[in-house]
Amino acid sequence: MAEAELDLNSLADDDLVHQMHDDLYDGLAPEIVEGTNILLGRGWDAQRVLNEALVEGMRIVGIDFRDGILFVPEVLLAANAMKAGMEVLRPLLAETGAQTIGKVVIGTVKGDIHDIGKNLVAMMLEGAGFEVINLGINTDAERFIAALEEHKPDILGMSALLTTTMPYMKVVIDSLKEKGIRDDYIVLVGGAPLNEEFGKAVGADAYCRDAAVAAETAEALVLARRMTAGEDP
Ligand code: B1M
Repeated sequence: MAEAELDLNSLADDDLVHQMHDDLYDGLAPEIVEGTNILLGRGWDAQRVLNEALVEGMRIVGIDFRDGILFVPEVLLAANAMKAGMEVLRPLLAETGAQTIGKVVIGTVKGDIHDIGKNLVAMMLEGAGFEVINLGINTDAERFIAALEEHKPDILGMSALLTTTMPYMKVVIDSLKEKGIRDDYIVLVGGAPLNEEFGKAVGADAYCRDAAVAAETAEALVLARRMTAGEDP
């Protein structure tokens, strides 16, 4: 006999969030979209839904991926479910009454195809009033530099989720130095395996622990740079 369908609406908030962790684990995108909408409808703000239901669910997926319980195909489904939830939150996270305060070119570095965190950073930057040019995944130095030349942003943002790809950030920054354009941009780096020390070692202006910190740091550094240049902030 077919299992009776679970009515997500009938669950209390805590149970719904746990169910969403299970649904994310099982890669059930429609259920994640439904759960996200229900929590928003109950007055949860987008940031809380993101952190407690989606990011926490992905953290659990990450543990079982690391331990060899989940494999790439299952994690891809989970990632798609996460992205479906993020799409519901996108307009809320990117909602801003503020005028554009600057421009950011952002991408995941060469060899790396993780993009969930980077896309979240892009959304939060939009929410903070930045115009964001998102180069996607597997971005090499040439593509970063071409985008900098084309869009003339205030900030270059780079993301890496693998210990094997994070050193590529230094390759990009060294390429900027070789071209004599390093100081034309604020360079921000982020991603789970990075830390403050790594950010300094590769020559970035700042390491950003998460998307909220990225948005705050971007805003603070752009304003500081404009003050130094004697422009109106
Ligand atoms: Co991958 N993967 N993965 N994976 N994957 C990790 C990263 C891993 C930690 C899993 C594990 O072992 N526990 C591990 C890396 C180990 C290491 O290097 N130390 C790993 C591995 C090994 C791999 C493969 C090599 C597996 C394989 O093929 N055998 C492979 C590599 C592929 C490649 O890139 N070449 C691989 C593949 C994949 C999938 C394709 C299946 C999928 C990615 C799908 C996608 O992104 N579209 C995937 C996923 C989903 C993960 C985990 C489970 C989740 C990552 C994620 O989305 N987290 C991850 C385990 C984990 O991190 N717990 C894992 C949620 C996201 C919101 O957080 O990305 O950290 P995060 O972003 C945060 C901050 O880091 C920060 O802000 C974000 C939001 O707050 N941030 C920035 C991120 N970028 C920033 C940029 C900034 C600022 C802040 O710029 C200014």
